Amino acid sequence: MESESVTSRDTRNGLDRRNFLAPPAKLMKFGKSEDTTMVSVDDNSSCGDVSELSDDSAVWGLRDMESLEEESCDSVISGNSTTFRTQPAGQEDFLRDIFKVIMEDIVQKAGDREGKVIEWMAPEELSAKMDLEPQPTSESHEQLMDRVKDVIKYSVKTGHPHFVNQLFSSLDPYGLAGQLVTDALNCSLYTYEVAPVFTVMEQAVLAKMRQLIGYEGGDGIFAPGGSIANIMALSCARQMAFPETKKRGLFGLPQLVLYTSELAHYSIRKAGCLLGFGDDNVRLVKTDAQGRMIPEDLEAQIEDTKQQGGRPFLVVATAGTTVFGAFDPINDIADVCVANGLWLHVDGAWGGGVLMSRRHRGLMEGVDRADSVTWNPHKLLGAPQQCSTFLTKHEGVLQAAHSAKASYLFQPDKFYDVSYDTGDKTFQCGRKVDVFKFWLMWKAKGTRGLEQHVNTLFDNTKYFVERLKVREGFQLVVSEPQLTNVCFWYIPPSLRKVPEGPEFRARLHKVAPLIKERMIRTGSMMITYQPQKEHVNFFRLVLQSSGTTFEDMDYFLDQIETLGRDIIV
Ligand code: ABU
Repeated sequence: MESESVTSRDTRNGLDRRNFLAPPAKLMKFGKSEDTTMVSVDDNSSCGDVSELSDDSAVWGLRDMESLEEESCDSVISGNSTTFRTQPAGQEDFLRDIFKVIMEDIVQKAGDREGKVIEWMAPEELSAKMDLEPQPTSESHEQLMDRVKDVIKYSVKTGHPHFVNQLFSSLDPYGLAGQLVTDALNCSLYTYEVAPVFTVMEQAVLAKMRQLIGYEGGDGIFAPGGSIANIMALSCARQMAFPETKKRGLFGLPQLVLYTSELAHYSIRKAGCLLGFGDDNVRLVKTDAQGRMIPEDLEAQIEDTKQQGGRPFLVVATAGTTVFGAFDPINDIADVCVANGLWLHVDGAWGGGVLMSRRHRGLMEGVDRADSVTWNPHKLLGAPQQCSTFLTKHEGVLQAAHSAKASYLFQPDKFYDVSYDTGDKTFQCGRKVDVFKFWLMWKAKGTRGLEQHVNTLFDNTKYFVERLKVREGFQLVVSEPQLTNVCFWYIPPSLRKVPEGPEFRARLHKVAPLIKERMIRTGSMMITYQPQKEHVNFFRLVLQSSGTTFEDMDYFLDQIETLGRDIIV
């Protein structure tokens, strides 16, 4: 039985289209060809033999299959113009319409300050509205277009100038273009063989980033997010200190301990757990009022570890903490690392972008002394998500720590230089191409353009802080923000006469969540809030869109006041 091939030869475009069905089509065993005539995959022209389905049918839902068996083919395919084939032939119209919607409903609206940042709907209501359950039959072009439009309508417009909620925002046209192209090409960046251009491009971009850090040579790789890049740091540091771990695991080793600040990104603790060091061995170092690691406490904790028989091996400093935007004093921390023989990793996922600016790169002074750095262009530099890098001055350590030499990908006897098969430097297998969007942005703007972008963000931050300082009811949490995070409270008139103390703080803690709720329901802007250290709930503005202006800064303050001035807690 030729159940895996199309028995009626389809030779349009001069192609013999037999044996090309993708697994879902094989499982369904029927569908529609591009010209909407039925193409059977069996010898006869029936719906196909459902009993021949492979075990994978469970994936597609046996109930769906059983109900299909009871239906005629015509009822399954009637009234639609979609196709099961994973080829664009006949579906270009769909793609054209999608690109039009992307342009009209996302790109052009990204600059529309009158539009909503979010069209809020509660989860149950949204689930019902979206009609989410996949069905056995296909839907028409028009139905699918309506679905895409709904997805866009109810998604948060992170490209809107008034979305200042996370450490990513804005919509860079070159970045988006790059992302679209790489998604259309659908490469996997593990071998030169399947991703030749992106392999050499990745090497060139990483080399340039290392140069900005101040490294000579070294290595690096794009990672699917800063957390993964930070895991690589722990893994490389362990590899360097205890190379036998890769084969033997942690058995027989001393108690390995690492250090990071109490305000570091939570991925460091996660990485510590994941790699088997344990949460107790990720020691959190105290920070000062600005949120910077205190090197004296680091030294004290290292000493304490040694006295308890533990073995320090790594310090993770942060360049731009998530909430306060603080830069740890890298040079002082590097001195401690040198004195104790420890790997120094700088998590610059958020703040790394300052390296593009001659005016602000001093915030990361000493970063060239670090053994490794995480730097996410999708944060301060405004590249689309995800665009994260791990960079190290040590050549070969990534390969040594992570390679497993799969014979089906990394054949040593290929005809080209296999050092370009970079995929074995990471613990991933398939790897999305994240370099192209950033490369295209960098080419389009030049380093000087990216520098202007960063400087604009800092100028906007300065303006916002100055306006906030003179505005009644607003108060800074960190008196002099270092990065483009501004942390502040809004104190409504009803609280302004309450004396500072536990009651005031308990009531103030309730203000930001109430304002945030009103903000989301109106869709006027998005800014996040959180408590941190001894401080009760406060707002955190983060700027990484150079499309925002001083007027937007005033708008943020006006909005918060408008939404919060009548609050009584
Ligand atoms: N990777 C940190 C993201 C958290 C935030 O956007 O606030």
